[in-house]
Amino acid sequence: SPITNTHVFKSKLPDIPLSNHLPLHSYCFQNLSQFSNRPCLIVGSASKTYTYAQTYLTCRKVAAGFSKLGINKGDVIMILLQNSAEFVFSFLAASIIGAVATTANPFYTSAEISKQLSVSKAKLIVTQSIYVEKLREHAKVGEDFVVITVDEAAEDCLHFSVVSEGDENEVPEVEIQPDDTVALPFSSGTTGLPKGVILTHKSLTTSVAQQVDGENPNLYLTPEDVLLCVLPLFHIFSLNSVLLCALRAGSAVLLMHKFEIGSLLQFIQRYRVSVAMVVPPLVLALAKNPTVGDFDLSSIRLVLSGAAPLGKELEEALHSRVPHAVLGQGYGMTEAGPVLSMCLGFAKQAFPIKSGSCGTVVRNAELKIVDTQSGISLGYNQPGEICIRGQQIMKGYLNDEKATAETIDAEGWLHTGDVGYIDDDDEIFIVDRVKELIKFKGFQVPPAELEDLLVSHPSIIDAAVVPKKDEAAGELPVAFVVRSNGFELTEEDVKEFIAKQVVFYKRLHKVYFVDAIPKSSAGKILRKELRAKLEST
Ligand code: AYL
Repeated sequence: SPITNTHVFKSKLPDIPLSNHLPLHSYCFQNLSQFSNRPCLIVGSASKTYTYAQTYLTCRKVAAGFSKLGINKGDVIMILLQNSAEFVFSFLAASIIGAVATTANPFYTSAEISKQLSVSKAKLIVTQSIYVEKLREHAKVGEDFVVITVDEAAEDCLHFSVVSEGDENEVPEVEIQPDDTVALPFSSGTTGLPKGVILTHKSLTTSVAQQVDGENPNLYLTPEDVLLCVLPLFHIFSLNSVLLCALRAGSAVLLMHKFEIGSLLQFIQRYRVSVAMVVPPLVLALAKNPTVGDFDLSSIRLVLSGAAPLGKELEEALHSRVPHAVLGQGYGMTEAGPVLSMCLGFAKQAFPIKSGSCGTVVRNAELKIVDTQSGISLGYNQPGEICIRGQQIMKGYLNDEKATAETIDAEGWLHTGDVGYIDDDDEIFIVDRVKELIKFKGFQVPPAELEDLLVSHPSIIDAAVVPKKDEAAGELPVAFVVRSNGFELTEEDVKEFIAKQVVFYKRLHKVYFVDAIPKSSAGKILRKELRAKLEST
């Protein structure tokens, strides 16, 4: 095709040499000797701290322990945990033995976990004893897979001490290639059901380097920093931009297993948190909660919001609470490795930035904006679909060539389904989404998953799920439902039917009964039409 003049956007920072030939754990701990006695993991609730040396040692012990349980290179383990030191040990231990970690929300229902288990073929699960019952519903614990609990021992399960007391001298020698998989988060991407996203050692080391490496890192972190880790590590935002970036830079990670505003504020004050990675609903809490004024937040020098759009007003409201801090955004997508752009106000030599922007494309990467109809690349200030190319992007979806080919084109461009433009200062502004995805507080709600469940109901013949704008959550999933003739079915019935089968944030907030779902001639749901209908009601 006669493609001329592809407009490609780059970072304002120069490209850097990448150490992305290293396995992820070697890369993260490469500079360990410079900060081996500094705090690495702080477990807020237990007032317990692990130094870098202790963290690395425990990771190697757990690696030996996993290996002894028969986990070999290429095998998948599932981490089904809230933020905890054991999460970190398990993730890095998997990397050390060339295994793969698939992470999942422990609040998932039994059915949701079971789907991810069967697609990922996990052989071992690290979890908490209260979640083991959910695993029993669809499988034989101890036979279909090994289960390790990090708290109390449970029937047919092993206790975490079995692996954490492994012999670090017995870590098997494995050869890890940059192109080997290390993480397998699940994401629905631009369409359809959740899929396993293959992130390799190279993807993640590249992504971390794009953020924290170089003479003038885009996200400047030091061993004196304390990073807030309250966002769940099972999601790629926290895993990558908090944990892995902190480890590389030698910063401390303050682990909180759940969000609760009171303890959050206490911990920020007590541990002098300097860097806070947040999502818009957390910004809302920090900006608006009246108790915030009772705490000393002066240690915070940087607030990074990501995973969902952050309103200008909200950003300004937070600014009045932490006037000395730089506030900015990161923009990512699991499939993109995940970071596409990052605020340049976070750089060591910071650039001036504008509120509302999602930052500038990361270094060592190319970004383009394409017209959603013609696919032609656009220049400055013209909105179109954001595409990214670079060594950080996913290798593809697990066992799904079709979805992979629909997302990464023949030239290596990953199509995000997000619509945005680049302004004259190279800052990215996201204005819309052309994909199905709904985002509830930064969590993914894949419409196709809810639609499949809805049409499995005997009294429903067709359904469509779309986002409805909401101040607190960003977006809420709502459904349009076509009832079979003559069936009684109330809104409550439908909501309950879904609520029983999904994690809390995928619940339907409203159900509209309609005669038909609007579709294109090819049978695709006309989601835009439904969204417009919502805005007019
Ligand atoms: P996923 N502003 C608006 N929308 C955003 C933003 C943002 N700053 N960040 C992410 N999104 C939306 O896979 C966007 O639609 O990854 C994108 O395609 O759960 C979708 O969320 C991807 O959702 C960072 C900062 C990682 C962000 C991330 C995002 C991980 C969310 C590392 O440093």
